[in-house]
Amino acid sequence: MLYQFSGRSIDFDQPKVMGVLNVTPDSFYDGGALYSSGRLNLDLAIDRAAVMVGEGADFIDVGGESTRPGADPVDSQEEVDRVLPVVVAISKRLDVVISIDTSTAQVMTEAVASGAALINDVRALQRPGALQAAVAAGVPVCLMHMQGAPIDMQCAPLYDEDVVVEVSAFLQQRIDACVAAGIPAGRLLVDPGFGFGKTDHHNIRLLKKLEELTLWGMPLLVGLSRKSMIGRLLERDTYDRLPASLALALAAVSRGANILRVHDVAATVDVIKINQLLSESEG
Ligand code: PT1
Repeated sequence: MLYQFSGRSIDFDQPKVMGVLNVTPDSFYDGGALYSSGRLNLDLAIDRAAVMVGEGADFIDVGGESTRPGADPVDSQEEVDRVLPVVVAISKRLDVVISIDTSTAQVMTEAVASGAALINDVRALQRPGALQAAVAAGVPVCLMHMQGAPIDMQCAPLYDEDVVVEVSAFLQQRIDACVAAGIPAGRLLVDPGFGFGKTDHHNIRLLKKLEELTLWGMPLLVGLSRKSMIGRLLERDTYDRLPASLALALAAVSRGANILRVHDVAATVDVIKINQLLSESEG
């Protein structure tokens, strides 16, 4: 699978790492880390991105809306004001594919005009204007499954039949909508949305059956890094979730994941290298 991100070719023969850059005051792991006295510190944000690129990140995912369970919605202009300066600065200074983590048409349009080369939408282009904005932007799009909305998605996640079947059917329907609107299949990526309206049981089942989501032949992105499932399964605080995050990363790449969206780039690159050595035919 060879994908084009605004002139940069990425071959998904080996798994890639996407470093998380949260420009929100309220993210679940590092919320506010890049803020000082209530304002985003642009230098801190760029330094953080540069560190992740140095550690081997192929993508930097810039997000201005927290989508962790319980997060409040954010106003679109506020979201634009948070992310745009960061996108501009990264595209000027770093050699990396910038991903814009947004569901808002205005943010997609302005971020891509400023250098973002991937739209990562946890709402799979279902918001008004998002599909049209993505078509016009002409960059690849990651379609993610979510049940409900961040504010209450973990209240009572429920799947009638099998979570894997429902997630696949949803992604199929969004792929069809995108292709019908004019986004070529070769510009789409998919993501089951771990932790988005799913119980621990649902998340584990999706991870066990991850290979079923590779059948479209589209790059499969997963975000498991430091999520609350680990906290519940192992009784670990967010800061003590790295070992389990790496175990989940290895499980995901062994089952066909192509992009790992993570907070800990260097450690995840090591996991991928070890997995690569183990899957080589020689020896
Ligand atoms: C993800 C993802 C994302 N996750 C994509 N984009 C988040 N494509 C933001 C918890 O249970 O998996 N894929 N953008 C972060 N969202 C969450 C969800 C954070 C759940 C934390 C939890 O702790």
